[in-house]
Amino acid sequence: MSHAAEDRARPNPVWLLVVVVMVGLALAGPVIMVRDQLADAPAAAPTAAEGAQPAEGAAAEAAAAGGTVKMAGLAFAPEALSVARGATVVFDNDDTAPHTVTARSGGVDSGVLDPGRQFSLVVSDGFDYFCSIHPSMTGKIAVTG
Ligand SMILES: [Cu+2]
Repeated sequence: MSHAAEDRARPNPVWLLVVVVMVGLALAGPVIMVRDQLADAPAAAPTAAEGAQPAEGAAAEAAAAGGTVKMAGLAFAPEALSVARGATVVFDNDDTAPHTVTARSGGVDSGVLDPGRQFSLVVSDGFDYFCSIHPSMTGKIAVTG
């Protein structure tokens, strides 16, 4: 019928929607991402990331304003973290499985973090995130100040 021919002539609305959504996500990224050397993580680092004993000097200042989220036992810990605006958050994969830090609204994606790897980013806005490999792993970064 002529009905089918008409549909063909029109651009597919689904693709238009996909393009609009992708462009929107790209523009709306709430967080500036800084990939510190992803390579420097493996077992060698004697970090004081437990929070109780911050390291000295600049590292201590960064730890005070920012924070560390550990991945262990298929969970982010702490699941919710508040940091100062502009602070650095380190995501540390302490697990035996690879994980990602992927913002629900786009703008942040660590890519696959193998066990022992870290991902750092400077947070300018809060966001909810999950692991794209294990979607039941969820977390939240809130920004104060
Ligand atoms: Cu995971």
